Amino acid sequence: MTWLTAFKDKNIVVLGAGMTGLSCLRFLHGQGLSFAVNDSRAMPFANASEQTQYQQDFPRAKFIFGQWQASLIANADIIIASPGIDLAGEGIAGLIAKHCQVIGDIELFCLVNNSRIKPMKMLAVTGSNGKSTVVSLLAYLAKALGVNAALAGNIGEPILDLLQLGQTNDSLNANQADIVIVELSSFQLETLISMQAIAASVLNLSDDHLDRHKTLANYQAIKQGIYPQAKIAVVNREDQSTNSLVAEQEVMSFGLTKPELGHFGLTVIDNKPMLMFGEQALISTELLPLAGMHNALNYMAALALGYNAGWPLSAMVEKLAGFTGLAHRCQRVASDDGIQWINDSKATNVGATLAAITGLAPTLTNKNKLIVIAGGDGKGADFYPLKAMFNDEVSQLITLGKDGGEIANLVNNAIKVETLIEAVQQAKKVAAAGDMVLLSPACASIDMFKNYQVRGEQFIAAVQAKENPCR
Ligand code: UMA
Ligand code: ADP
Repeated sequence: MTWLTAFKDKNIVVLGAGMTGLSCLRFLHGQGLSFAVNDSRAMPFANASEQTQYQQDFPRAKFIFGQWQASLIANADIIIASPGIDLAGEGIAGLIAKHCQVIGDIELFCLVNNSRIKPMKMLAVTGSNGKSTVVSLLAYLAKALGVNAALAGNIGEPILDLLQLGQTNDSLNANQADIVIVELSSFQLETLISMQAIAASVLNLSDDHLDRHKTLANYQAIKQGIYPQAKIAVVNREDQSTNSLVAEQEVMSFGLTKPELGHFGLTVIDNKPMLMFGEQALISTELLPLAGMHNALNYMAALALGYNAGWPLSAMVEKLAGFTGLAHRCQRVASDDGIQWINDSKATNVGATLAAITGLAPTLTNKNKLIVIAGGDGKGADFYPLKAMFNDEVSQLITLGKDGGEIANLVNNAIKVETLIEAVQQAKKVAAAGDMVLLSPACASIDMFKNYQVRGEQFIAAVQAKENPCR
């Protein structure tokens, strides 16, 4: 039975009308299927006229907004849930019928892709931090090497949009990518079982999204669920929580130590830290634009995944230096005051902030200060792992946001502020030329900003403001 036969004449309900839900809408509509879209927000679209337009463009879709519709959900045969919806926590679980198949958009993509005569190959990346950096680096390498690859998933590209399907399986578009590089969040992994990736990696694991996953053990188990869906597991050998639990799975590791043959690692040669593949020296990390040991790990993870996709190692290494990184990740902000302002707004969890300080603090001389701005929505994380780092490396901590007070309690002299603009103004009072001010919140931005990009942009604007911008 093809996936389409399995979906025909079924009650299909798409939960959520955000990026994911709308990609499901386009895809299901393209397949001639009828379905309902239920969103608990009263107006998930930008405005009423956009909704009217959608209703006209997608007549096979029934829109139900404003609350979860119990009868609709209870009668569903197939639910396609958006990743941001906590099925266990939103009063939905009790409504779903026993026979109902609950999947995510990535699972639907895999069901379709697996049934193709020539499925697109997949490389999959998850982890608490570094996912977007690694998948973007992989996409950059693919392009530089002339590989026909597509980037999708949590990075912000709904994966179903890669499928430009006709009405039957046989009319699949021949122009589609040969390989899909997919970034997977723990939320997306919760509803994914059918991926058949060439290789997959859990890059690292630290507290994140515990408001939803409750325990670190549960979060880890969800992340490790990527490995049974891949031929080769690419693991961080210094972080046991990234290991594969699949018996006899082929494993390739990366780490900051000297590697065994067939694995990636780091060795100091002629006083230079060198990326290695077994005994083969690849490139000195000093020649690579993304600084810090966490980025050395990211480089190795990307090389390991690319290697398993059959991309030539020497060609990948040659192209590595051309990738200059993504915005809002330890990004330098231009300023004319001699202070080093660093925007790490994407540090939405404790692990990312630890990595930023570990990487940046050693670049300062003893007389220069490190000032850190942190705080926001901690998503249930334990901030204690930051305590030693803040006390040893940070001369002034400035906190804000929902969990700013809790973070401030880690040190004796934190300055608590209400807004990011105020935080920057306080930093300007404390910092002198040569000092570094790092925005690395260890928290999500959602309590004060639309997203981490807006938070980062507001930081840059406040840093570059000439006049007192206080409102
Ligand atoms: N909604 C409800 N009720 C709820 C929760 C949500 O109705 O209780 C509705 C909202 O009203 C909204 C829709 O669901 O209309 C939003 O769905 P969503 O939160 O799943 O977001 P999407 O727009 O579909 O974007 C999702 C990912 N978002 C989340 O996982 C929260 C995007 O990752 C991803 O880029 C996109 O799919 C494409 O795959 C963002 C993210 O923040 C960047 N991810 C988290 C992270 O990286 O830490 C996991
Ligand atoms: P993700 O997509 O997993 O959120 P990003 O590449 O967007 O990862 O980076 C998010 C944050 O994590 C940034 O602050 C970045 O500096 C930091 N980071 C990147 N790679 C790592 C890593 N391997 N370990 C820890 N932190 C990292």
